[in-house]
Amino acid sequence: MTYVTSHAGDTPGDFGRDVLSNLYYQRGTTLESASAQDTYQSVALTVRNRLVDRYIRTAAAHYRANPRFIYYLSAEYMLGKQLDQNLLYSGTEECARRALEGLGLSPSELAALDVEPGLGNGGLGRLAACLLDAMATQDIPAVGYGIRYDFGIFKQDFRDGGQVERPDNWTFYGNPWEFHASDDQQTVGFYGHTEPLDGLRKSWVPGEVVLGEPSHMLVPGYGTTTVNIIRLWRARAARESFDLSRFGAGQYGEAVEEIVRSENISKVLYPDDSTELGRELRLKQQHFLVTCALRDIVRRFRLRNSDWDDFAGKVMIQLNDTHPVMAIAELMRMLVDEEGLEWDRAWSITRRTFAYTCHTLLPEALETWPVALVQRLLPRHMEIIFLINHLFLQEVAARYPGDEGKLRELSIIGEGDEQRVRMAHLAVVGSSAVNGVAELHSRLLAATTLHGFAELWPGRFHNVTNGISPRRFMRLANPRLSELITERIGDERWLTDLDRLTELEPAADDPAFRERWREVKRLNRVDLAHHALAATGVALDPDALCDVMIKRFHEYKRQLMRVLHVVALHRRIHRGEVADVVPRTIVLAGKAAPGYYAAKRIMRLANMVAGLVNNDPVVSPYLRVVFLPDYNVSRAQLIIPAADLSEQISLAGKEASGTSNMKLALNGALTIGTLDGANVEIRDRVGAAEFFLFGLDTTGVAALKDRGYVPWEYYDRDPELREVLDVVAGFDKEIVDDLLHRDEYLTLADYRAYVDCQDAVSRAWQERDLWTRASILNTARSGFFSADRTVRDYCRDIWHISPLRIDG
Ligand code: 26Q
Repeated sequence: MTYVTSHAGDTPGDFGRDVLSNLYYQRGTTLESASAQDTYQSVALTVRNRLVDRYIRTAAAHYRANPRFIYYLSAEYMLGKQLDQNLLYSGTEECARRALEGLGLSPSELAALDVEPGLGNGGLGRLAACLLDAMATQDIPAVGYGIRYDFGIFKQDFRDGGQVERPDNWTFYGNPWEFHASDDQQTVGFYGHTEPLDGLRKSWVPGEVVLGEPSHMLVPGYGTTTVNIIRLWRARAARESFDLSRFGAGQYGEAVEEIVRSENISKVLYPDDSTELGRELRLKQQHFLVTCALRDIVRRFRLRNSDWDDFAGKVMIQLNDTHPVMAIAELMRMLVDEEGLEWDRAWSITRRTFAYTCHTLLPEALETWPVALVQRLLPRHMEIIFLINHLFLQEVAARYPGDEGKLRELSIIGEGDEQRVRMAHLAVVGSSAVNGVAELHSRLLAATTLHGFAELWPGRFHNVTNGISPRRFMRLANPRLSELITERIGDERWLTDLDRLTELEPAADDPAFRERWREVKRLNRVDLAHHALAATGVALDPDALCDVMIKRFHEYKRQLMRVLHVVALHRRIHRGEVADVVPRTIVLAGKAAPGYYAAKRIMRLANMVAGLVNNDPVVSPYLRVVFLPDYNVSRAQLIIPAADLSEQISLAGKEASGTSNMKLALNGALTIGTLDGANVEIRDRVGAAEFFLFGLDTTGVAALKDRGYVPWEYYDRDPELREVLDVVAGFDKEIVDDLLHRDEYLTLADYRAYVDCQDAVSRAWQERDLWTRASILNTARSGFFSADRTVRDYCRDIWHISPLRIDG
């Protein structure tokens, strides 16, 4: 069988013909009568088709080579828009542009109809997308597994300054980027009971069964033939689950109850990015993902292999945080109960198969589930976890004879008011490698949160500093700067070899280049100003310093401190102290978990302060505050290129890594930040002189807490802070009360250092050439933060895998 497959050498005529053909045969219409949606879907299919050939060749080459695969398990993926990405990666940008022009279609109108799949909350989900991008780009055989939520992360509006959530029905008009495989389903059990077989083997008789139906989206590499996939699972009821007896009895609603209950499992993404009460449906989602993924992985393994002793050599499963960690118990169940392997052999295979990435230090964010819930929902898994724990604690007891405290500290089962399964402990015990996501984070993990484990198995602990996709966050987001860089370096290879940005360093001292750099940043600010005006009605000055804080709202990230500084500037301008004030645009964006009241309060305060500033004719010439609603990947792509200053002001020791810090530095923003997460490494690399450092470090935080932190004292000692808090109290007294009496994240302790540092920023901004020089150097020295480097680190230290080039 031959297919018309290769689109190499495609002309705009070919592209245009395919668009018309898709309009005709896929949408049943013609250019003359097509709706905007018809045209968008047809163009998307045309672009998608240009990646299929590479995908088929990748799959065939993988089959032939039977390589070791990386299976990335994540409950979240923030892929961003697909149209811009796939046009770029398929090398058809130019061809498509001319074809669309010929058909009288507007690329920007089409792009506006492309919907981003928001299947994640924030950093962790976006990291998963960046790593998949980099794995494909590095020719690593990999599959990402996730959940195809019907509703992604909620959309955010503001009403009276407060956040209101709207559902994200992202597939309302259909998703042209995915391939459905409804004939490749898996069954997933819940509830029920277990029955003994021989030895340790048992049989699990589930009380409820649902189907997992896969679809996949293409994950192309940039500048290579590899196209990997991300496989997303959607829950379906069994085909015959319609209850005809009830239907016959006129109980129409009840007749479809089982269908509804089953399909609810993949209905909606949980919008919390830290703690969540042990919700049963959330645990069901996790088990659903894990079971579908593992069955699929085993199916793929069996295509070319038959010996379980080869499994760990061919299969590496990377667990993105604890959300998919039930996979450890599920694989044991499959191997012991279904395949009849001896426990020890199954355990050796399992341990070698898994690796675990931890994304937090906050103890309250470490996932635990009540034993009673797990017992009810997954009875066999609970038994297996108890057995894993029993054997593990024997090992601990042998190592620390008589040390009851050690057993209690390390046990997978936490004993409090109720017994709980500690998922991070299960993850560490059941994995061959554990990593944190920035140097400081990995060090603190081993020293505090997972200290006992690091002492027991030091060789298991690693650091892999996060990274970002330069394709999405430079080339797609910032085409102007990309072009300037390419022109200077001489070719585009920096996009896959980001260390080559160091070749820009000499340009930092070239006045003509600096002028062009400034012009690009300015045009990007003009674009942002257009968007801000349309979205919020706030007019921005494109020449003002663009000061950006974009991230989820969390108390530890200290958006509140950002707001306090804005109020301080407002007061100063009012008092006429404008000598050192430079015009600034404060850009804020981010969502809060719907039930996180403290974060929502801060958000409301930010909006009220924005109103105060923007409507004050004395202040607004110097200062504007714009809170852009509904922050997502597309919005990030718009804001980041315009940024001059990157706010990374979390309390030291709280932010595992951060990734907006990397995106902003890469785009030439200077950082004002604490020594937290990856900020430390950014500062090490771009240079202390090009980084505005302030605040307590982790040692200082610990010392202050030991001494006994009294926030009141800062209020008493600092007249400006007093004035600022008095203004804030006028908006929201509770916020101020909390700051003065508790201030868990030491906002007042760092306040003075922060504001003084901001004054240094203002002075530096006035030295235009020095600022631009520092901006260029930030970009030139950010190559380390490419996700390509992150993937190479994983390959070397954790995955032990090398690239597999697909013949071009
Ligand atoms: C867990 C259980 C129940 C409900 C929700 C959750 C849940 C969901 C999402 C817990 C955590 C998350 C997301 C966490 C996250 O995004 N962490 C961030 O990961 C980034 C990538 O490593 C880091 O850069 C950030 O520092 C870290 O905060």
